[in-house]
Formats: sequence, structure tokens, C-alpha cells
Amino acid sequence: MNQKPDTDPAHGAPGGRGTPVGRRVILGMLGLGAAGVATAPYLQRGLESALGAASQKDPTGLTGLLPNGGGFRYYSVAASVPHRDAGSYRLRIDGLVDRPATYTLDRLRALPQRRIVRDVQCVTGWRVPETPFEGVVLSDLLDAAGVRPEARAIRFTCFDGTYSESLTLSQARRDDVLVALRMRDKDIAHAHGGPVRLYVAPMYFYKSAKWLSGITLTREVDPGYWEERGYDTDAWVGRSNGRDDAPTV
Ligand SMILES: Nc1nc2c(c(=O)[nH]1)N[C@H]1C(S)=C(S)[C@@H](COP(=O)(O)O)O[C@H]1N2
Ligand SMILES: [Mo]
Repeated sequence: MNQKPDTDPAHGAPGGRGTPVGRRVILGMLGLGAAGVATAPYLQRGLESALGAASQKDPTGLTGLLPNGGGFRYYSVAASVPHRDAGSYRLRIDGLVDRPATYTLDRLRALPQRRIVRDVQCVTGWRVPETPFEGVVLSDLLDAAGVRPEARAIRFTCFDGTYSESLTLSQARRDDVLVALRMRDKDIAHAHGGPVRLYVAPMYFYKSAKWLSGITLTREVDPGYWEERGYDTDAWVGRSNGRDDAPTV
């Protein structure tokens, strides 16, 4: 299996060929290319990798097929992500709630768990059939926190320090949205966003924020990382890229 990073199509500007960033890099290199023959081999290599990165729409993501990943690709917009375990992991629920709370991994594990088996679908086209996820139904955590009437949306943050996601409150109240602790019947590995990731079964996988550390109730939707870069905030599978089947939910 190919484990080399930066070889898979990943998220860039949706539907675009390359990105503004990619084009700037290439134009910069073409300009330098006029400097002379002596630097040609270096520039050639640089230009090839810039063109390669741009044509794969991958200006920011570190991607690669995961070893033994069963078709999953590894995505992280952060270059490195700290490891958290039962001793160090914390999940904070705050914002417009009556009872802000901080959960340890053990406390999350002690709550009732739900198992869901659906296809995983990345908006860029790859799909992994019938993947079990297991965890606490997000709605249960919201009940425990006491959502205030003025709350209409949720902002999710991650301990990679960069990624974020959003849901409306009614989306978040669905029973197929989990604070997931297990994936494919194992504790979620670090590469897949462990020890805890969000799992939004009916939506494209970018909604399923890895390395989840914060759940903040807000008045309105604050678009997440990819949503600020052009992807739909309402990411129902089948609605966003026009080529998948309608959701069977
Ligand atoms: N924190 C974080 N969560 C993330 C991402 C990311 O880059 N950072 N990428 C998203 C995208 S686009 C996809 S397809 C899936 C990939 O999950 P995987 O790496 O477990 O295959 O994670 C989603 N959640
Ligand atoms: Mo994705």
C-alpha cells in the first residue's frame, strides 16, 4: 500500500483546478526559472512538485493512505498533532449551557454507547463501506450540559490547534451524531483522530472532526475550517457534490 504523503487527492478549493495558493507558487517558480541554466535542475524539481501539489488540489493537507487503513486516507491540516491518552485527554462543553463540563476519557467511556455502521464518504470521492463507529450520542452530552434556549448551533474545536467544525443544534440533536471513542471496533487510533473524534454519520466525513476537544454552544453557525474555504456547512451526503446517492436516513 502506498504510504507516501502528498499523493492523494485531498481537499482544496472545492471543484477547482488547483488553488490560488498553488498558482502563486507556480508563477513564482516560473519567474525564477528565467534566472538561468545553472539553477535549472533545482527549479525543475521544484516546479514538478508544485505542479503536482496543485493538480492534486492539496495545498494544505498532509495526506496519504494509512497503512492497514482499509481504504482510509489520513487527513490533517495540522503538520503535527499532540498525542492524548486517558491521562491527558479532556473534552470541554461550554458556551450557552447551564452546566459547563469537562469530561475525561474514562467518564466518556462510562456513559451509554451507541454503535452505528454506515459508509464513510469523503467529499473528494473516496468511500469506505460499512464502517462501525461507537460512542456517546452527542445529544446525551447536550442534555447533561443543559442547552440554553438561545443556543442554535455548535462549534467544535480540536486539540490539533487548527481544525474546527460546526452543526446546527437540530443537526447535532440527531441520534446518528456521536462523540466517538471507537472506530472499526477498536479504540480510535491517533491517526484517525483518537482518542475522541466527532462522527456525523449522515454527512461528508469532513464534518467528523478528529482530535475533538471542545463543544461550544453558540447563537449561530460559525463555519468550520473547510467551510471557510468553500465547502457546504450542511454537508449531507448526496447534496454537496452532486454525484453521490441521496442519504438513506
Ligand atoms: N482535526 C481534523 N479533523 C478532520 C480533518 C482534519 O484535517 N483535521 N479532515 C477531515 C476530512 S476532510 C476527512 S475526509 C476525515 C479523514 O479522516 P481520517 O484521517 O480518519 O481518514 O477527517 C476529517 N476531520
Ligand atoms: Mo475529506
